[in-house]
Amino acid sequence: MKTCGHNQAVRAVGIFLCVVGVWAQSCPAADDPMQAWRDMKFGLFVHWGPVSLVGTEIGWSRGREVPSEEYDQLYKRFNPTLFDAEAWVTVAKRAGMKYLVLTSKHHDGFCLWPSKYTDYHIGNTPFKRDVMRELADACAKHGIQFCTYHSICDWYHPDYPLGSPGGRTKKPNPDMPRYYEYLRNQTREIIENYGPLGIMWFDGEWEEPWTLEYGNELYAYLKGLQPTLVINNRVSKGRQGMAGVTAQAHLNAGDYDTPEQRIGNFQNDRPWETCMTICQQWAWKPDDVMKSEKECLQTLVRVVGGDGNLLFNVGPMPDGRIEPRQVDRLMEMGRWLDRYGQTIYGTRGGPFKTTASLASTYQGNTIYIHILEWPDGAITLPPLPKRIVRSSILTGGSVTVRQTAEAITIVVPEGDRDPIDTIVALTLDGPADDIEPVALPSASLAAGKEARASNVFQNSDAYGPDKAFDDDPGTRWATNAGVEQAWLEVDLGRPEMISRVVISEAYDRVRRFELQYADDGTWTTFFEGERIGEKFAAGFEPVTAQRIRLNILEATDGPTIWEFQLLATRKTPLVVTP
Ligand code: H79
Repeated sequence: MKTCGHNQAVRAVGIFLCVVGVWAQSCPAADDPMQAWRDMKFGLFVHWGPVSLVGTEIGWSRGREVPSEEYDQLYKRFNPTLFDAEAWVTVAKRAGMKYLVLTSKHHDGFCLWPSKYTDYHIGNTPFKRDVMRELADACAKHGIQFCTYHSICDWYHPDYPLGSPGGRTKKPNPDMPRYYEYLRNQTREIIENYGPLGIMWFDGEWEEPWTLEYGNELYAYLKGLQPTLVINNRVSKGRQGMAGVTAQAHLNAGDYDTPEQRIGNFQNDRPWETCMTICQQWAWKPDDVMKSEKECLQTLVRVVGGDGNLLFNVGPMPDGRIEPRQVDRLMEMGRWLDRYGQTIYGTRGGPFKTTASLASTYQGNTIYIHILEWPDGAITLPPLPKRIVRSSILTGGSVTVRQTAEAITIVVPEGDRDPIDTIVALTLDGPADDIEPVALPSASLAAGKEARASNVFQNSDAYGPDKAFDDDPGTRWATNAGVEQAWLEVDLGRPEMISRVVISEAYDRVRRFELQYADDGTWTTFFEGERIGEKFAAGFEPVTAQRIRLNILEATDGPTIWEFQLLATRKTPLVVTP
């Protein structure tokens, strides 16, 4: 038996166990594997292979930091004698994770199972043991869903047309149709030998040899083999960069979106999962910089508040162990989830859209407000169309909640505020799932104000300048392809004092910009910068002006801005205070 909700026999056992209460918390909606997976919220990603011997990045360092000839011989020394599948799975379980995704094969082509379609696998290392068998069995034993990560691009395999470094070289005798056959054979072999799986997590789909036709074909093929299989969007084309959201999802196969190394935007109409590393690198790197407990937990909360899952990655060491300090960090997360798991598992994100300082989740009639960063006074939220009949603070202490037609105010005495997450439960007089998700008004003085721009992408209203001032991180101002200079202007309605800006760019294209204010029709520059990127924030000597302009002087392609915020304080109060 592997997990709840796979084939008929397994499902029957699953229901039985649910009834007797063995899987009280984690028993998923047995008939819908997608819903079951969404309810799990938290999984362990494992990037591992012979490359851990040298501590460089898996796949990417081949032919870069490590010459390919040398990289391809590492497996002959791979002997992780301290590998203990039960230990890994126990770590995942105690961390509160419900599924585990293992790199069956990364871009470097090495296979962690003894595949009969190649010799480049774990069976031919001095270790010899079938790591995937042991992990799949340990997962089954401990009620963790076993899943695989499988790279479509294979810079090692002679048939795949591109090679290292990073797919930038061409192989002498490529045969993509034959490589596709290899991919199909291997993924079938995995399902037959280690299935049923939870997810097959594909990657490396962006290279040109992989087409929409291949992607959609492989998706259909695997679903034919295991109808309950969940497959990420990278099986096909259409993923938009590291934001991971699929464009034209009706054309591109895939069950969910995959933001990478970032917290996805609030999105409750299509499932998604952020994948993120506990340190900097996917594969093990000695003395890698590790995220703090606060960062780890707030990431989980912000992801779940946005209606996503979190797939959190460790790279085990060459001796087979997960680094003890990483295990400790995961145990901290598990202890937190032991106490507050009801605000995470089985919930949905919303109805308040996530900001840097606040997230919300709900289940049934109860909304959980997760306060991650406190403003100076109370928290003020937009009104809700239902009545709050009860409120409590789960993290200890006292809370006062006031509801009017205009707002909800939450007051927690300073001493009762949790440095990581203050959780307030609001019980409504009816279910929360029919409440339309609502964005929190930011403290930006430019929010909702009149905007103009030098250029708008295809003159489309959907990409107008107002989109940079609408407090919605999911809409943006865009310019035409090829544009290298552009300006974006806002009229605050009256002179306001500002001392801080926060700008988020959809693509990393801006190379030089200035901030200006208008004074009698002439523009005066008060700030100069270079890149903007995903999040740019800067404080400066206060400026009082009515019209403010972001003047982009140099960009590699048409600039596009999610949000341009103008603030009066040096903090970033994304929650309004009365
Ligand atoms: O396995 C881990 C990484 O090794 C792998 N994905 C995670 C889960 C990874 N593959 N690629 N990258 C990380 C970064 C690649 C970025 C780029 Fe692109 C590839 C830039 C241009 C091509 C992705 C696809 C972003 C735009 C298109």
